[in-house]
Amino acid sequence: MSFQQALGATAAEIDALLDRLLPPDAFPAPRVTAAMRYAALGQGKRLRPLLVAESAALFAVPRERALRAGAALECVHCYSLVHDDLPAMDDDDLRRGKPTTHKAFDEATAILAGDALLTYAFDILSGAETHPDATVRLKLVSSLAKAAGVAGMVGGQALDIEAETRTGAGLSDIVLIQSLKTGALFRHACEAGAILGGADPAPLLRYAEKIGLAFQIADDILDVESTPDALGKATQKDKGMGKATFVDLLGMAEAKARAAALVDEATASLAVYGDRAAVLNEAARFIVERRK
Ligand code: GRG
Repeated sequence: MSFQQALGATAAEIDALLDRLLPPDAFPAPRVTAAMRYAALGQGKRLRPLLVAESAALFAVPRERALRAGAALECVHCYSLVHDDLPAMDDDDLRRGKPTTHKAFDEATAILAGDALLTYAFDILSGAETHPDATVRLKLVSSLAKAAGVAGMVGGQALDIEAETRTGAGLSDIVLIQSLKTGALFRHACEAGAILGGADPAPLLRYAEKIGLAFQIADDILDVESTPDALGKATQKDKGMGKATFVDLLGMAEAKARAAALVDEATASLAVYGDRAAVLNEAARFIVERRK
Protein backbone atom coordinates (compact mmCIF):
# COMPACT_ATOMS: atom_id res chain seq x y z
CA MET A 1 0.00 0.00 0.00
CA SER A 2 1.36 3.46 -0.89
CA PHE A 3 1.81 6.07 1.79
CA GLN A 4 -1.07 8.22 0.50
CA GLN A 5 -3.38 5.17 0.52
CA ALA A 6 -2.28 4.27 4.06
CA LEU A 7 -2.82 7.86 5.28
CA GLY A 8 -6.24 8.09 3.57
CA ALA A 9 -7.36 4.73 4.97
CA THR A 10 -6.23 5.62 8.50
CA ALA A 11 -7.92 9.04 8.30
CA ALA A 12 -11.22 7.42 7.25
CA GLU A 13 -11.00 4.82 10.05
CA ILE A 14 -10.12 7.46 12.67
CA ASP A 15 -12.97 9.70 11.54
CA ALA A 16 -15.43 6.81 11.78
CA LEU A 17 -14.11 5.81 15.22
CA LEU A 18 -14.20 9.38 16.60
CA ASP A 19 -17.74 9.72 15.23
CA ARG A 20 -18.71 6.58 17.20
CA LEU A 21 -16.81 7.65 20.33
CA LEU A 22 -18.41 11.12 20.33
CA PRO A 23 -22.12 10.59 19.56
CA PRO A 24 -23.97 13.93 19.43
CA ASP A 25 -26.63 12.93 21.98
CA ALA A 26 -24.74 10.69 24.41
CA PHE A 27 -23.53 13.30 26.90
CA PRO A 28 -25.46 15.77 29.08
CA ALA A 29 -23.99 18.96 27.52
CA PRO A 30 -24.93 19.02 23.82
CA ARG A 31 -23.22 22.33 22.98
CA VAL A 32 -19.83 21.21 24.32
CA THR A 33 -20.29 17.82 22.60
CA ALA A 34 -21.02 19.64 19.33
CA ALA A 35 -17.86 21.73 19.76
CA MET A 36 -15.81 18.58 20.48
CA ARG A 37 -17.15 17.00 17.29
CA TYR A 38 -16.52 20.21 15.35
CA ALA A 39 -12.88 20.25 16.52
CA ALA A 40 -12.18 16.54 16.15
CA LEU A 41 -14.03 15.36 13.02
CA GLY A 42 -12.98 15.95 9.41
CA GLN A 43 -10.09 17.65 7.62
CA GLY A 44 -7.14 16.68 9.84
CA LYS A 45 -4.36 14.71 8.15
CA ARG A 46 -4.44 12.15 11.02
CA LEU A 47 -0.67 11.84 10.81
CA ARG A 48 -0.23 10.96 14.48
CA PRO A 49 -2.77 8.09 14.36
CA LEU A 50 -1.01 6.83 11.22
CA LEU A 51 2.24 6.72 13.19
CA VAL A 52 0.55 4.76 15.99
CA ALA A 53 -0.99 2.31 13.50
CA GLU A 54 2.20 1.75 11.51
CA SER A 55 4.39 1.44 14.63
CA ALA A 56 1.91 -1.08 16.06
CA ALA A 57 1.80 -2.98 12.75
CA LEU A 58 5.54 -3.68 13.09
CA PHE A 59 4.59 -5.93 16.03
CA ALA A 60 1.39 -7.41 14.53
CA VAL A 61 -0.87 -5.56 16.99
CA PRO A 62 -4.60 -5.95 16.10
CA ARG A 63 -5.55 -2.84 14.13
CA GLU A 64 -8.61 -1.93 16.23
CA ARG A 65 -6.38 -1.56 19.31
CA ALA A 66 -3.93 0.70 17.46
CA LEU A 67 -6.83 2.80 16.12
CA ARG A 68 -8.18 3.39 19.63
CA ALA A 69 -4.74 4.54 20.79
CA GLY A 70 -4.56 6.72 17.66
CA ALA A 71 -8.01 8.19 18.30
CA ALA A 72 -7.03 9.04 21.89
CA LEU A 73 -3.88 10.79 20.65
CA GLU A 74 -5.88 12.66 18.00
CA CYS A 75 -8.24 13.93 20.75
CA VAL A 76 -5.20 15.40 22.56
CA HIS A 77 -3.87 16.90 19.32
CA CYS A 78 -7.28 18.48 18.53
CA TYR A 79 -7.54 19.90 22.06
CA SER A 80 -4.11 21.50 21.62
CA LEU A 81 -5.23 23.13 18.36
CA VAL A 82 -8.47 24.46 19.94
CA HIS A 83 -6.60 26.00 22.89
CA ASP A 84 -3.69 27.23 20.75
CA ASP A 85 -6.17 29.15 18.54
CA LEU A 86 -7.76 31.01 21.48
CA PRO A 87 -7.29 34.81 21.81
CA ALA A 88 -5.04 34.28 24.86
CA MET A 89 -2.67 32.19 22.75
CA ASP A 90 -2.26 32.49 18.95
CA ASP A 91 -5.64 34.20 18.38
CA ASP A 92 -6.45 32.50 15.07
CA ASP A 93 -9.71 32.64 13.09
CA LEU A 94 -9.04 29.76 10.66
CA ARG A 95 -8.09 26.13 11.31
CA ARG A 96 -8.34 23.15 8.95
CA GLY A 97 -9.99 25.45 6.41
CA LYS A 98 -12.91 26.49 8.64
CA PRO A 99 -13.51 28.96 11.51
CA THR A 100 -11.66 28.04 14.70
CA THR A 101 -13.76 26.46 17.44
CA HIS A 102 -14.06 29.64 19.55
CA LYS A 103 -15.22 31.53 16.43
CA ALA A 104 -17.80 28.89 15.50
CA PHE A 105 -19.03 28.58 19.11
CA ASP A 106 -17.66 30.92 21.82
CA GLU A 107 -14.53 31.08 23.97
CA ALA A 108 -15.94 29.37 27.05
CA THR A 109 -17.33 26.50 24.96
CA ALA A 110 -14.01 26.16 23.11
CA ILE A 111 -12.05 25.98 26.39
CA LEU A 112 -14.44 23.36 27.75
CA ALA A 113 -14.41 21.36 24.49
CA GLY A 114 -10.59 21.32 24.60
CA ASP A 115 -10.58 20.23 28.25
CA ALA A 116 -13.14 17.51 27.47
CA LEU A 117 -11.18 16.20 24.46
CA LEU A 118 -8.04 15.99 26.62
CA THR A 119 -9.71 14.05 29.40
CA TYR A 120 -11.69 11.87 26.97
CA ALA A 121 -8.39 10.67 25.50
CA PHE A 122 -7.58 8.96 28.81
CA ASP A 123 -11.09 7.52 29.03
CA ILE A 124 -10.53 5.93 25.58
CA LEU A 125 -7.09 4.55 26.50
CA SER A 126 -8.29 3.09 29.80
CA GLY A 127 -11.16 1.18 28.14
CA ALA A 128 -10.70 -2.61 27.94
CA GLU A 129 -11.16 -2.51 24.12
CA THR A 130 -7.80 -0.72 23.87
CA HIS A 131 -5.94 -3.74 25.28
CA PRO A 132 -7.08 -6.66 27.45
CA ASP A 133 -4.09 -6.24 29.80
CA ALA A 134 -4.61 -3.36 32.28
CA THR A 135 -0.81 -2.97 32.67
CA VAL A 136 -0.51 -2.18 28.97
CA ARG A 137 -3.37 0.33 29.24
CA LEU A 138 -1.66 1.97 32.21
CA LYS A 139 1.59 2.28 30.24
CA LEU A 140 -0.32 3.98 27.40
CA VAL A 141 -2.02 6.37 29.83
CA SER A 142 1.29 7.23 31.48
CA SER A 143 3.07 7.77 28.15
CA LEU A 144 0.33 10.07 26.81
CA ALA A 145 0.06 12.00 30.10
CA LYS A 146 3.80 12.70 30.07
CA ALA A 147 3.80 13.64 26.38
CA ALA A 148 0.83 16.03 26.70
CA GLY A 149 1.68 17.61 30.06
CA VAL A 150 4.20 19.93 31.64
CA ALA A 151 7.11 17.64 30.74
CA GLY A 152 5.96 17.63 27.11
CA MET A 153 3.56 19.65 24.95
CA VAL A 154 2.27 22.07 27.62
CA GLY A 155 5.85 22.70 28.81
CA GLY A 156 6.92 23.42 25.23
CA GLN A 157 3.98 25.75 24.66
CA ALA A 158 4.85 27.66 27.89
CA LEU A 159 8.50 28.04 26.84
CA ASP A 160 7.39 29.14 23.37
CA ILE A 161 5.18 31.88 24.83
CA GLU A 162 8.04 33.05 27.12
CA ALA A 163 10.44 33.13 24.17
CA GLU A 164 8.18 35.61 22.30
CA THR A 165 8.94 38.34 24.84
CA ARG A 166 12.68 37.82 25.25
CA THR A 167 15.37 38.47 22.70
CA GLY A 168 18.22 36.16 21.81
CA ALA A 169 16.49 32.76 21.56
CA GLY A 170 19.06 30.56 19.81
CA LEU A 171 18.93 27.31 17.88
CA SER A 172 19.24 25.13 20.99
CA ASP A 173 16.30 26.99 22.61
CA ILE A 174 14.12 26.44 19.55
CA VAL A 175 15.11 22.78 19.29
CA LEU A 176 14.14 22.23 22.96
CA ILE A 177 10.85 24.14 22.61
CA GLN A 178 9.82 22.23 19.49
CA SER A 179 10.97 18.88 20.83
CA LEU A 180 8.48 19.40 23.68
CA LYS A 181 5.69 21.31 21.94
CA THR A 182 5.42 19.24 18.76
CA GLY A 183 7.88 16.35 19.17
CA ALA A 184 6.43 14.90 22.37
CA LEU A 185 3.19 13.76 20.68
CA PHE A 186 5.16 12.24 17.78
CA ARG A 187 7.30 10.32 20.30
CA HIS A 188 4.17 9.11 22.09
CA ALA A 189 2.62 8.01 18.76
CA CYS A 190 5.56 5.74 17.98
CA GLU A 191 6.02 4.56 21.56
CA ALA A 192 2.33 3.63 21.76
CA GLY A 193 2.82 1.12 18.93
CA ALA A 194 5.69 -0.50 20.82
CA ILE A 195 3.73 -0.50 24.10
CA LEU A 196 0.76 -2.23 22.42
CA GLY A 197 3.17 -4.76 20.90
CA GLY A 198 5.15 -5.36 24.10
CA ALA A 199 8.29 -4.35 22.18
CA ASP A 200 11.41 -2.22 22.74
CA PRO A 201 10.49 1.36 21.72
CA ALA A 202 14.11 2.60 21.30
CA PRO A 203 14.43 2.56 17.46
CA LEU A 204 10.96 4.10 17.09
CA LEU A 205 11.75 6.83 19.63
CA ARG A 206 14.93 7.75 17.69
CA TYR A 207 12.84 7.92 14.50
CA ALA A 208 10.15 10.02 16.23
CA GLU A 209 12.69 12.53 17.56
CA LYS A 210 13.97 13.15 14.03
CA ILE A 211 10.57 13.42 12.34
CA GLY A 212 9.22 15.69 15.10
CA LEU A 213 12.00 18.19 14.43
CA ALA A 214 11.66 17.79 10.65
CA PHE A 215 7.89 18.41 10.99
CA GLN A 216 8.46 21.70 12.82
CA ILE A 217 11.12 22.88 10.34
CA ALA A 218 8.67 22.08 7.52
CA ASP A 219 5.93 23.98 9.43
CA ASP A 220 8.19 27.06 9.66
CA ILE A 221 8.96 26.79 5.93
CA LEU A 222 5.24 26.50 5.07
CA ASP A 223 4.48 29.53 7.27
CA VAL A 224 6.71 31.57 4.92
CA GLU A 225 6.10 29.88 1.55
CA SER A 226 2.45 28.79 1.63
CA THR A 227 -0.91 30.59 1.57
CA PRO A 228 -3.96 30.49 3.89
CA ASP A 229 -5.95 28.84 1.07
CA ALA A 230 -3.45 26.01 0.69
CA LEU A 231 -2.81 25.53 4.43
CA GLY A 232 -6.32 26.09 5.79
CA LYS A 233 -4.87 28.43 8.46
CA ALA A 234 -3.19 31.82 8.62
CA THR A 235 0.37 32.14 7.28
CA GLN A 236 3.22 34.59 8.07
CA LYS A 237 2.09 34.29 11.72
CA ASP A 238 5.49 33.64 13.29
CA LYS A 239 7.08 36.93 12.26
CA GLY A 240 3.99 38.88 13.34
CA MET A 241 4.21 37.32 16.83
CA GLY A 242 7.97 37.86 17.18
CA LYS A 243 8.64 34.10 17.24
CA ALA A 244 12.14 32.90 16.38
CA THR A 245 11.85 30.11 13.83
CA PHE A 246 14.19 27.63 12.16
CA VAL A 247 13.94 29.69 8.95
CA ASP A 248 15.07 32.87 10.80
CA LEU A 249 17.92 31.13 12.53
CA LEU A 250 19.19 28.96 9.68
CA GLY A 251 18.02 30.71 6.52
CA MET A 252 15.64 29.03 4.05
CA ALA A 253 18.23 26.93 2.18
CA GLU A 254 19.84 25.53 5.35
CA ALA A 255 16.41 24.90 6.94
CA LYS A 256 15.48 22.77 3.91
CA ALA A 257 18.83 20.95 4.02
CA ARG A 258 18.40 20.21 7.75
CA ALA A 259 14.89 18.86 7.21
CA ALA A 260 16.15 16.55 4.44
CA ALA A 261 19.04 15.33 6.62
CA LEU A 262 16.61 14.58 9.46
CA VAL A 263 14.51 12.43 7.12
CA ASP A 264 17.62 10.37 6.27
CA GLU A 265 18.47 9.99 9.96
CA ALA A 266 14.87 9.01 10.76
CA THR A 267 14.76 6.27 8.13
CA ALA A 268 18.21 4.99 9.22
CA SER A 269 16.79 4.54 12.75
CA LEU A 270 14.25 2.04 11.37
CA ALA A 271 16.76 -0.09 9.39
CA VAL A 272 16.30 -2.84 11.99
CA TYR A 273 12.70 -3.38 10.75
CA GLY A 274 13.64 -3.69 7.05
CA ASP A 275 10.80 -3.42 4.52
CA ARG A 276 8.15 -3.61 7.27
CA ALA A 277 8.95 0.06 8.00
CA ALA A 278 8.29 1.17 4.38
CA VAL A 279 5.21 3.28 5.25
CA LEU A 280 6.97 4.89 8.24
CA ASN A 281 9.90 5.75 5.97
CA GLU A 282 7.51 7.33 3.47
CA ALA A 283 5.81 9.18 6.35
CA ALA A 284 9.15 10.82 7.18
CA ARG A 285 9.48 12.00 3.57
CA PHE A 286 5.85 13.19 3.50
CA ILE A 287 6.44 15.29 6.62
CA VAL A 288 8.95 17.52 4.83
CA GLU A 289 7.37 17.41 1.35
CA ARG A 290 3.75 18.11 2.41
CA ARG A 291 2.02 21.26 1.14
CA LYS A 292 -0.31 21.56 4.19
C1 GRG B 1 -2.39 24.84 23.87
C2 GRG B 1 -1.42 23.14 25.48
C3 GRG B 1 -1.42 23.77 24.18
C4 GRG B 1 -0.52 23.36 23.31
C5 GRG B 1 -0.47 23.83 21.95
C6 GRG B 1 1.02 21.81 19.39
C7 GRG B 1 0.57 23.10 19.90
C8 GRG B 1 0.79 23.36 21.33
C9 GRG B 1 -0.08 24.02 19.17
C10 GRG B 1 -0.40 23.85 17.77
C11 GRG B 1 -0.01 25.07 17.02
C12 GRG B 1 0.78 24.73 15.87
C13 GRG B 1 0.21 25.18 14.57
C14 GRG B 1 1.92 24.10 16.00
C15 GRG B 1 2.73 23.71 14.87
C16 GRG B 1 2.78 22.25 14.67
C17 GRG B 1 1.44 21.65 14.57
C18 GRG B 1 1.01 20.90 15.75
C19 GRG B 1 0.72 21.78 13.46
C20 GRG B 1 -0.60 21.15 13.23
O1 GRG B 1 -0.46 19.77 13.07
P1 GRG B 1 -0.92 19.00 11.74
O2 GRG B 1 -0.25 19.64 10.54
O3 GRG B 1 -2.45 19.39 11.72
O4 GRG B 1 -0.71 17.54 11.91
P2 GRG B 1 -3.75 18.58 11.21
O5 GRG B 1 -4.78 19.66 11.04
O6 GRG B 1 -3.43 17.89 9.91
O7 GRG B 1 -4.11 17.62 12.30
